[in-house]
Amino acid sequence: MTDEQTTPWRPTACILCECNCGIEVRLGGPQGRTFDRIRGDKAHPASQGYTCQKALRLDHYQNGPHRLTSPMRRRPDGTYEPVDWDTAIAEVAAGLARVRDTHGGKTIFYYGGGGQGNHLNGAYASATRAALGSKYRSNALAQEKTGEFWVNAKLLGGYTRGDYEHAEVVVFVGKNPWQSHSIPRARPTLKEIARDPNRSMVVLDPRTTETAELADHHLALRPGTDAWCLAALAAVLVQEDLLDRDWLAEHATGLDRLEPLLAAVDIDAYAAICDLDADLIRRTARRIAAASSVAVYEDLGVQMSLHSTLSSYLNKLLWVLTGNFANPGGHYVPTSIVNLAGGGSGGGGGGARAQDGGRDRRSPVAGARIISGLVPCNVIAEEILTDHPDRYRAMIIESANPAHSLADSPRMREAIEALEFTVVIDVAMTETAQLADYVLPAASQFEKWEATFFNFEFPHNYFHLRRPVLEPLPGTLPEPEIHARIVEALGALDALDLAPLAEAARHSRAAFGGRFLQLMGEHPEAAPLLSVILYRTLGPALPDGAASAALLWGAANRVAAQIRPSIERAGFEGEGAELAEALFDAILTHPSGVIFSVDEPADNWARVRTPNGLLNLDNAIMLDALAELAGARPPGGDPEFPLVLSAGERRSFTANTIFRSPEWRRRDRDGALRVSPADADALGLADGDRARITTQRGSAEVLVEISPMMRRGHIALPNGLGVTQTPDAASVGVAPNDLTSSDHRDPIAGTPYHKHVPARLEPISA
Ligand SMILES: Nc1nc2c(c(=O)[nH]1)N[C@H]1C(S)=C(S)[C@@H](COP(=O)(O)OP(=O)(O)OC[C@H]3O[C@@H](n4cnc5c(=O)[nH]c(N)nc54)[C@H](O)[C@@H]3O)O[C@H]1N2
Ligand SMILES: Nc1nc2c(c(=O)[nH]1)N[C@H]1C(S)=C(S)[C@@H](COP(=O)(O)OP(=O)(O)OC[C@H]3O[C@@H](n4cnc5c(=O)[nH]c(N)nc54)[C@H](O)[C@@H]3O)O[C@H]1N2
Ligand code: SF4
Ligand SMILES: [Mo]
Repeated sequence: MTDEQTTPWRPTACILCECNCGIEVRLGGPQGRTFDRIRGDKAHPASQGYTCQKALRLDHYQNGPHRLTSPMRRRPDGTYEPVDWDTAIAEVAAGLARVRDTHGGKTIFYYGGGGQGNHLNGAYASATRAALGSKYRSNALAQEKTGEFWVNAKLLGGYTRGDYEHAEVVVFVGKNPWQSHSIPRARPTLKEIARDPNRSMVVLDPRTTETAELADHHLALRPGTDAWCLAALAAVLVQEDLLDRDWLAEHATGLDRLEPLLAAVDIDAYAAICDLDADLIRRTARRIAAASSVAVYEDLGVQMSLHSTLSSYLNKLLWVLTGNFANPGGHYVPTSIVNLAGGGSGGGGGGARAQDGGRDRRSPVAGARIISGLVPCNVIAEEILTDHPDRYRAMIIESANPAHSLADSPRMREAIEALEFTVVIDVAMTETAQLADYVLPAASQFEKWEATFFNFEFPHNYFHLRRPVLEPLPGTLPEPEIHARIVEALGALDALDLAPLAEAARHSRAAFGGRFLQLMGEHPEAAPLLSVILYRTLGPALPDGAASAALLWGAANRVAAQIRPSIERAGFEGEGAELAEALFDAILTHPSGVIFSVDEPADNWARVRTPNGLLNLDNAIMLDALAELAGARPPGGDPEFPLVLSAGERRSFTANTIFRSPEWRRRDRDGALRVSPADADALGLADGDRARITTQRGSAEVLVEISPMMRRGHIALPNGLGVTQTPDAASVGVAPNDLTSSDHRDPIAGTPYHKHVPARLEPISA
């Protein structure tokens, strides 16, 4: 037999976007560590064999000069030296303990905890944070989704998604799923909708994206005017009496306060602000109202633009006012093994409400609203660069690159450098790692047990625990081990005798369960250390070295209690705790993922957590913002910055900063600035020219691509560019956040306006 026939295909998942499509990898190369071939995994419950072109390039993540193979310690001159793990852990624990003992644990800020497909690290980091008394944290969700979480918390007290696969009308608001995906098998699904004469696709995007090309109604609005456009769409529903009044009477409150505001909207005037034909808005609203089911997807085009939280509220009116919740093809509340939007409360989609506990928590220095437990990314630098006594003094940064991905990178770098102590846990010497006191090298996502918590499907929801496809690179460790060692070095487990628990785990899981409850009863103060306790006791008893999965035993017990009927419908059986054991076993033994819950439409209503169990339209802050819109100044009109830069567009070859090699991009290697033909003409720019872009914050030299996708006045740079493969290599392309400002943000959620950066462009004469 040839190697072709004998080398096994190993199931895992793509880690480049939140879809985490199942893939199979075949290893090769001299050390047997190269990803020779990659294909979609047909056994994966959500992706069913689908991948996009990016997954085939994953060897650039797994193998390359960017990989770290030793903990690194910063020398006084700013260079780094390798140190052994014992030294690194001891010094990291001592450095963090020093900050805690001097200034209090609440000055230790945690950032990150998972990228597009690796969420176990954040779950284990919660033990490290607890051991330190760290109170404040954030991650990328707080520069995109927190405005939507806040709106959802008021509207239904949970998270919600639409059934894009089956809805009669699908509306994409500032979302280009052809490139960015975020829904399983995005491209076949989009083509299917476009092909079906009975279904329609609506796209709100200034740009004629690949998705917009397939749309029945493309609302190519002026950038930053979505709030007016969405208000006008909702106003048509009211003014033409297209509301589902019976349904609303039964299922919603607050319509009496909202309706007069929408009745007063001057649709023609709003259409003019958006530079859209009012008739297109009217026809679109009528199509939405006529549909048997509607699903709306909002993403960065509005979440990172002007009036972003208001736009989140208004786009939800399109499906609420037309009665599209808990109906087939409409909106639903997904189950979750671990609830990301709600910060790990598990099951049932508790969402932002559960996290905030009803209180309006604020950040310690800027007093910014904390949503879903997350401090807005845009205030982090100002919470450090101040002499306020409560300022953050230390940071733990894991699986994220905030020195590159947050607004105003130069200021963010200054802030990290101003901290007394910083530790970064990453696979590479990133822009952020290059500022840290210690860098701890993680095993890659293909070298350890990993999982995504981006599980949002309905009625069948799935969970995929991935097995390692190869041994960790020597010198690296999986994050659960790193956190366990830090927690131990801090002495946080000293008062607990874990030996009997570990012994019970070797005996049986039933014995373990009993012992575990006993320990938690005796030591309730140890509950925040739960993940590491499970890892050290149950972990070693799990098959095939799956110690990192120990935490999922706790999660399985929680969801089995919270959503038992959904889990039973997925085919799991067992009295009491046995149901959780059956679920946990299935997770451990299905290397391509498992369907863990099957829902019924009525489950959605049970998961609505508003006080009266109804959808609540009466969000006072949003209603005020809607009323003020009529008199608000539309964007534009600054002669110094006549263009609008969309800083960070998703393209065929972008994937945040997960790939660091420029070679991975088969096209658009430099990440060109897209310019409309009309603007290029006016500026005297030709395709391939170099030009200088300037914003209020910065300036950069760019390569110009004349693109018919762009609307006049709108220019776009891709996300993820401007990184170096190794610190001494040259960076390729523009780092978008060298051009953005942190004070350019939403007044409610603090989310950045990355898609709406006033800019000007000048040719560079050769
Ligand atoms: N290829 C690829 N896919 C990815 C990623 C990646 O890096 N590369 N990243 C993943 C991540 S982390 C995320 S969050 C998602 C993001 O996914 P998307 O939100 O779909 O991505 P973007 O391209 O950033 O923005 C979407 C659209 O917003 C439009 N837009 C710009 N300004 C406006 C405006 O004022 N109004 C409206 N309505 N639209 C506007 C842009 O033209 C763009 O087409 O993608 C995920 N998928
Ligand atoms: N201007 C502008 N800025 C943006 C955006 C934009 O559109 N415009 N988009 C924003 C969005 S939506 C997002 S989601 C963020 C993304 O920005 P970040 O949240 O900062 O994350 P990534 O760029 O995805 O970087 C992930 C990091 O994880 C590391 N990593 C990979 N695998 C592992 C592992 O197994 N363990 C550990 N410990 N580390 C690992 C990678 O090396 C990388 O450093 O960027 C945001 N920034
Ligand atoms: S990038 Fe996203 S859509 Fe493409 S293969 Fe990977 S997970 Fe799937
Ligand atoms: Mo994102």
